[in-house]
Amino acid sequence: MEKPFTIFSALGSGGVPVEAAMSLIGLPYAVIEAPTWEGEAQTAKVAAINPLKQIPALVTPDGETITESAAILIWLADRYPAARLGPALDDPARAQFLRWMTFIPASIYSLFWVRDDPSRLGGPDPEVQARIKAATAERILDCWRMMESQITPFSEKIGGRYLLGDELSVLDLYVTVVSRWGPRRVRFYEAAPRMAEVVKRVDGDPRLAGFWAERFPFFDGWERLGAQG
Ligand SMILES: N[C@@H](CCC(=O)N[C@@H](CS)C(=O)NCC(=O)O)C(=O)O
Repeated sequence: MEKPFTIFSALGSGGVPVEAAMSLIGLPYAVIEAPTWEGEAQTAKVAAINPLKQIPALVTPDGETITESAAILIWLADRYPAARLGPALDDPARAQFLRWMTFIPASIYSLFWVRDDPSRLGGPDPEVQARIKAATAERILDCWRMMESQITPFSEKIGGRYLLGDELSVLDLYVTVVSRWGPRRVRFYEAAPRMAEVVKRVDGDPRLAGFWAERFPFFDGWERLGAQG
């Protein structure tokens, strides 16, 4: 039997697009649930694997550790080309694939380090914390607006079903999950109406229906929850 991967992840986290990619590829994997934002008992689970105490962290069957969600997703797409989850090295879409796969963690995901706990930079003052929450929400929306206006293969090809054309890639999985976080989907839909069509398509992908239900469940009002923050 194929040896399994181990993924340190958590419900609704940045590990979810990685899990989605592995399930589409058909890889065997075990999840170690470590919602790092819940405190020391959880961060302790991942500390030995990732001293930054963040998820996702992937351990391959050979025992190699890979951290950084984008690196893991790009590696999976490259390593398992038969699953067609990313453009190959010589594909004309490759440069834009790398551009946006890097933009998401550099410009958006990294803001959650302070957004999830504004006291990390803002100290204990609730007013300062509220300002950080509001300012990071605006910055995230600006980044989505910029991406919506610049993602060329997609904007040239309005009929394209996915962000890089007609095939679902790990970029689609990544944007679908990150756009579910604060400031939440309703505001993402306003900021990026064409990307909104893509993420709704990925939300509704029948191949992922069971997966979403288990790892990032939809519930009444989920698109709006906390949208002001
Ligand atoms: N650059 C990392 C960021 C990972 C990250 O921020 N993960 C969150 C969960 S979604 C986390 O573990 N946060 C806990 C912390 O930063 O202390 C990546 O892209 O994988």
